[in-house]
Amino acid sequence: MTIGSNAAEFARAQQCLVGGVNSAVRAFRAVGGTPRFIERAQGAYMWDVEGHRYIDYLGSWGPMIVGQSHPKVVKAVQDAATRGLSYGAPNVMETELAERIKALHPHIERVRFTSSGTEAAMSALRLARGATGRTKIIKFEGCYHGTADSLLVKAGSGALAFGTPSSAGVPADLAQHTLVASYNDLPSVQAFFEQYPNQIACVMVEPLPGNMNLMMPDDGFLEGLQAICRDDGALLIFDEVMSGFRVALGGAQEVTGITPDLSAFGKVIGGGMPVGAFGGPASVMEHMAPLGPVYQAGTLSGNPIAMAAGLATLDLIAEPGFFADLSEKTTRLVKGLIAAAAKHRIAFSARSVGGMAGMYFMSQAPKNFADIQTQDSEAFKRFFHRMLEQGIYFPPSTVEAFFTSSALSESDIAFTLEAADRAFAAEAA
Ligand code: HOZ
Repeated sequence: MTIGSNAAEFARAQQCLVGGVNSAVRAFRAVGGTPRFIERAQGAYMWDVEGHRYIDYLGSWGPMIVGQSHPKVVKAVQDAATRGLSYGAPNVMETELAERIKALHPHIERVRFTSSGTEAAMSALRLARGATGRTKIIKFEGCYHGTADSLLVKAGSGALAFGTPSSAGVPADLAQHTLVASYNDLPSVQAFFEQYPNQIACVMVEPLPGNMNLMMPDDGFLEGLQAICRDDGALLIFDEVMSGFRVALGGAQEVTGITPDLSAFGKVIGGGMPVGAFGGPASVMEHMAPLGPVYQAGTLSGNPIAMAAGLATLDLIAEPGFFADLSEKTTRLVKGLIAAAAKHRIAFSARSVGGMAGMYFMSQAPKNFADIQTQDSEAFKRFFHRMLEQGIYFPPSTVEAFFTSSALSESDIAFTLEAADRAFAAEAA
């Protein structure tokens, strides 16, 4: 069904929305061309306003792990909606979702819900500063923790894709407290602790980064961060907004075996609705209002519709074999992409963890921000468009991970790999 044109809708949107979008990377500036205006999505597919169908490897940038409009999630949302859209008062579903998060993360005794991953990371950071009485923080070049001022320094994701990893509008007075280390480089972290002993509130890290494309921690890296933080009295914060409930039921913590002090979540725990959360031991979390002096609040925090979507999604991903199936499927897809590229002698690598994957137009998978900068971005752009034209929607950026869902079928994977074979053949020609 054709109900419009992407180009016409984009022109119209640019007259009322900044750049025609509500999140910079959606404008396709990193890859060129016209953004697709999505009319509907179901299972493993999205359809644009021109009626084109796409296999969805964007997954709304991570949340849609059970596919779009899963009947059990939709039913939970519909049921919740009949009981009210927002209360601004406690509801039992908040407690139930917090109990699930606690059960899957042994270090978490208390949870606070927010409406986005940005808010979760921002609030965890304020809590770390409030609880330790320290000001400085360490983050990693290319890691992205949403759009809070202190964290938008040498950030990844859209900020990096547009060459503005440090945003205008962030006061230098504030940014000076954000120390930027290199991912997988413990000495770069140690050096800051030597320079600023007992002054660093926290180290915030994406344990499995997905915002400078998917990176993997070297053996001992996260363990080293944990030891350095413990020695100095700083808090280790895992930003699992992307990796949480996505790489495994227990997230990166389950995959790596390293326990942080605080964790921030988003995406999958909202099942497609706006939810963020952060949690940790009661001794730290209870520095927050109403029990302590660190203020944090939100009108839509713990929203009943969002909690219902999150609970239904967590029910589905906790089913036996869910992650084994998803991992196996994703591994097969990634191996197929590598084989297709090799057949046409394209410099390409790829990898995955659970339902999260990365592809890189370089022969060795990168280990940090500096590495990923060396990939052939132009080759990625051509591949992205060749795939899009064949009905495959990958994230429109060289620095974003891509996502699979349980709705993805064998024939979807085969279709993707045949399209990739043609795209790599065209690249080689
Ligand atoms: N920057 C987020 C992904 N890494 C979300 C982008 C979006 O929703 O447009």
